[in-house]
Amino acid sequence: MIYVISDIHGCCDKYIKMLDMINMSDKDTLYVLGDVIDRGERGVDILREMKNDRRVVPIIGNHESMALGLMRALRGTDTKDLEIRYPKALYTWMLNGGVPTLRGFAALTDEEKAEITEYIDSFSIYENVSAGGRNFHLSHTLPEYDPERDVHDASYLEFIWGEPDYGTVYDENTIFVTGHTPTALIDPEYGGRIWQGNNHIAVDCGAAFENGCLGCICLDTLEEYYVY
Ligand SMILES: [Mn+2]
Repeated sequence: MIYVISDIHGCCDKYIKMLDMINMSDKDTLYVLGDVIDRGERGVDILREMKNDRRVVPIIGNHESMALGLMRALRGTDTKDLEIRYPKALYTWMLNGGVPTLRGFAALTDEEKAEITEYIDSFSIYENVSAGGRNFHLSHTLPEYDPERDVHDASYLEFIWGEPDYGTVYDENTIFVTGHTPTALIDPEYGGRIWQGNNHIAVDCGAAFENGCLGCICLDTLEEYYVY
């Protein structure tokens, strides 16, 4: 079975409960569509859990993308030094819920910091999978990104921060599974539930927000799971 979750945003307890609920075997795979960190308190703990679980395939979100350079810069130095050297990037990260992630990361040993940054660096940009007779494209936000392009160019930033057009069928034969946009923003009636339509599945149920939860979908059965 193939399962998908997204935008855990530091909610480690919900992540652990979800793993319990879906009860994966060693042959199952869990795709995590980015934004593991920030907003909630324990993003770094979730990264460590994921890293030690061979069933998990991580895909990068804008929050990991935003944090990665600063995490690398923080090896062998302290947060005060980051403030001096990268004030703009640090401000942007902090403004987007990075405070608990920075605190958790700064508390790690240099060896642990290296392990976490290397792990994030290994995240996929997107994945294509088949399950239950259907084809799926999995990414944090937009489809059809060219991985050969420079990750610092504008098209990459647009890809990682953008939002798909949920009103448009991109491909008759492929379902585009994405996170990033809480489903309440796609349709207020879907707040806290997975949204499906027009060959899209949106799985960000707003885990870190009030009235939100962590949603998970099994791509073989399209069964949905929720942790509140
Ligand atoms: Mn996002």
